[in-house]
Amino acid sequence: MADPSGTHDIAWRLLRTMILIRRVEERLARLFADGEIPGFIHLSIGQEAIAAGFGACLAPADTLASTHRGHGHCLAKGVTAAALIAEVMGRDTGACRGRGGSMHVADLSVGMLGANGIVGAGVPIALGSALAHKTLGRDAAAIAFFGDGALAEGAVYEALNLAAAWAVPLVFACERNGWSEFSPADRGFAGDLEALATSFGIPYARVDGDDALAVHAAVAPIVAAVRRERQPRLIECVTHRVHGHFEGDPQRYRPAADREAARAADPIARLLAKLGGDEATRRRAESIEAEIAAEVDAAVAAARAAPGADRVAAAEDVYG
Ligand SMILES: Cc1ncc(C[n+]2csc(CCOP(=O)(O)OP(=O)(O)O)c2C)c(N)n1
Ligand SMILES: [Mg+2]
Repeated sequence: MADPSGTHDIAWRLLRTMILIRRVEERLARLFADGEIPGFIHLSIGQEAIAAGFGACLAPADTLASTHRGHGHCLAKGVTAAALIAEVMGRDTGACRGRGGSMHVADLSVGMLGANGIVGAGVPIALGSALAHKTLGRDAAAIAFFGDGALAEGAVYEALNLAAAWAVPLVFACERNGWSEFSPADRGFAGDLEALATSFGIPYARVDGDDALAVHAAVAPIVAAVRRERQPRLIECVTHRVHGHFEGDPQRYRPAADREAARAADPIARLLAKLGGDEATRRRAESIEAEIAAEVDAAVAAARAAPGADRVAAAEDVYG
């Protein structure tokens, strides 16, 4: 198929990343239910288009700070499924030698600054990284992911202010899934995100966060402008959380229609539909599925065989 704009190639790349995130998280859900994962996990099933769309716009030198719902961001930024799964399972072979777990996965070798268990707390970390990019003259952007629940956190407002005052290359990326734990997120946010951003002189955009091609198309020029101009921008990605707040959350607070809308908005099904239903597309998608299934199986087997986090080494890399 003639594809002078390369959209077809990008679509397949986005699809692959989304399927990788989905299959890794589905496996994590099973491992968690079977008691093979310590602590809590929060899945981003339904929100994969955002991670995939951003990931395809980022270079290794760009940096990204994530949230408690960070598996997709990690994989899209280049953390391997093996390093992520081993970390979530608390193994010595994990990205942080099993000492961080799901909510603290970081891998500086690929610019992944870390997931974060504290709502809004990744934002000032990304701000610091953006300041480092600017100070050291790097041609790079920092990305700060945060949920709509983080709009109730002061750290986000401080970072908006300083990013604008210091003119740093930072993309504020709000994942608006409508929920903050067990409450509608707008119960904790009385403002208007566009008005908030523009009051700091930060250009604002909004995108359908369940449409991977739309996310990619919106984010690519934003990241390029942020790197070039060394100025912050904010993008609001409207999306749906399919699972509960955490695995095991029975979601009794959630209307059935909202759960159904989240399932129906599936970004993977949407992109597959756009790619068309012909035989060649089906075969190519199946071969991606097979490749990813083998990758995830191997990652789980390796994690199971690996030693647990080393208690003796627990204080290594800690300073104070
Ligand atoms: C500072 C802080 N306050 C409260 C919590 C408890 N908490 C964990 S996740 C969450 C809601 C987060 O909602 P949002 O930012 O929209 O992210 P989502 O879970 O929707 O991805 C809250 C209140 C926390 N971890 N940190
Ligand atoms: Mg939310």
